[in-house]
Amino acid sequence: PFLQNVLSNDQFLYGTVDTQFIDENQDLFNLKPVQNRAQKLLHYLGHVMVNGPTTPIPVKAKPSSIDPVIPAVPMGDPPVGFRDVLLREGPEGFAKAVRRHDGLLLMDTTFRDAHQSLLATRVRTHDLKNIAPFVAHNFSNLFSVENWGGATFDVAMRFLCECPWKRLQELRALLPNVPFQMLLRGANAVGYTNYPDNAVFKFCEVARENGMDIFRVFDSLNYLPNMLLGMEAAGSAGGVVEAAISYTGDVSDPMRQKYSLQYYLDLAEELVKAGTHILAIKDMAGLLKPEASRQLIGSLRDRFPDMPIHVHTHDTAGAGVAAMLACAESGADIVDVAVDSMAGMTSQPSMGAIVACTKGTKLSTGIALEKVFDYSEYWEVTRGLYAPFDCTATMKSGNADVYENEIPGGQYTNLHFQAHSMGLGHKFKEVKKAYTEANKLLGDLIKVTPSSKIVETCRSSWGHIGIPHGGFPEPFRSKVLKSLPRVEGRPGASLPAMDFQALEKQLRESYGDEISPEDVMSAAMYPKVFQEFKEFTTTFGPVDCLNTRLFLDGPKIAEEFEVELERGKILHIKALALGDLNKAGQREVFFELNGPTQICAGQRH
Ligand code: 3PY
Ligand code: ZN
Repeated sequence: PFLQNVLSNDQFLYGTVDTQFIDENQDLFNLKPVQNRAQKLLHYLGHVMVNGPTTPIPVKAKPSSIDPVIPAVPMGDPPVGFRDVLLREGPEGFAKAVRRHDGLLLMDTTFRDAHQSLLATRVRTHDLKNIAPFVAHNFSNLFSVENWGGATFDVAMRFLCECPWKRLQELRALLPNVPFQMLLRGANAVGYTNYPDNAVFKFCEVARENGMDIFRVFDSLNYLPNMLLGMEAAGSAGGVVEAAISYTGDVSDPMRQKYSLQYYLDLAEELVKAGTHILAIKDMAGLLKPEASRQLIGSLRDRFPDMPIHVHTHDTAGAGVAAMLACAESGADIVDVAVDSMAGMTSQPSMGAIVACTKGTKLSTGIALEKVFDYSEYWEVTRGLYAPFDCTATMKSGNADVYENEIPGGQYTNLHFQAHSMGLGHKFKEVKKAYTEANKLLGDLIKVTPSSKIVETCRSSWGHIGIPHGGFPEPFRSKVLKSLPRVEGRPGASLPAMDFQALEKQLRESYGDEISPEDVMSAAMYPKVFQEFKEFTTTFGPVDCLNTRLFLDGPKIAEEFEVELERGKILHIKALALGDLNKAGQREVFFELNGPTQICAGQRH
């Protein structure tokens, strides 16, 4: 914009000028947000070069300077996979095919839970897109790729400044043959509290239209009315319904009676009765030991011989592979894994380990181990780009004390980060003890987003998310609430319906006619985050087109790079120089864009 101002200045065009001209024409520095995408991106890069990353960085590490090599894929369509079965036979036929399948099926969590657990959910669409065709061509026999939902929706807009819907659309185009799976927080959809019912329904509808296939529906308190609502929303959108029972306690320990084997069997009965296509056990903290696996999965298999069973765990204690093998041997059809370099600790157990350990047995996955190695290599290098968010900066191992504190994977990592950043790294054991005590005080809750946050912060607003198993602990509840009103029954039932037409109208007034149904949904879920995201992209353009190092750190001086705005539309950019602080308190950053033209973006210091 500075150069544009100069080039349209009459004195510059028609007079003889020296550098004093700049001092006398301060309006040249009147840098209005630029219109076109290329200039907005230069503005962003200049901003990052002068002021540092726009996203908060929890760890001092820089992104690695090694670029990931994208493994080659053959020309042509990828092999057919389970998505073809789903498209052909619908959710019921799909579930039957899964149940009939010989061998163990895997869901790959690398695109969602693995990085939510290890890298603070920061993996960008750019890096997912790069490897998606490789997955399509070499992992066509996966049950699903989990690539959406949970914390990814919020984090995509809030910290990565990218649209979560665009991620889904782009991945769908690159990975057409493997079903996509998302984590839906029941009546909380992809948020942290109950939404009005029509918002949950609409959300599932739009997700389905954008290519989502399987909806893992859970409720953070296993509160059945909330689960049923989420299941109905996913089912009426035409999705595969995977009702997930959140697992806590230890069914193999006779001393832990609150969440007994019978408790899980009774809940499963309700979910099967309600018509779930698949039944999942969601072990969000990694508490399911091999013996408990045998008891729980063995009993579920006996009770529901036709129902596909899917098990999710985290490897926090280090027993994840053993537990998943025990689940598979006891009758589970599908278990969750992450590729080796994104597995272990608070993430899922290793894909390579499960593939190798079942090879040649009746549980064989049919996945080629060499392809797992290639896939893992891509992620090992890519993970280096996210060093500023990597939990291994502070966390060196998992810990079997999770069997006592029961902290879910992602939250364990976050708490560890927080303790370290507050200088309390050496007191993490006490932090975990306090969490354990808060859980007891609250009546021994199921702990998963958002109830896990309630235990962490010991807030008392949990009437708004449902009713815990066994009811609210008394006299604790009465002492906290005193005369405040109690929320009875399903919280969403008493929330007024969301007016989507009014919301769309309001968004169009603010942002123009480009507003899509997907934008309306983003604004419905996260109004403030969406507004900030729109403001950011209006100023800085489509930053999702930048590679991750450029996005986080900007280019080095003299670095030349390409940015693909869309297929075939490529910008060639060179970072030329970073100027001194000028009178207006700004630094100029000089770039070359598509050839010799020099564009400079003035930046506030
Ligand atoms: C989420 O809700 O994001 C989770 O991953 C819960 O385990
Ligand atoms: Zn998980």
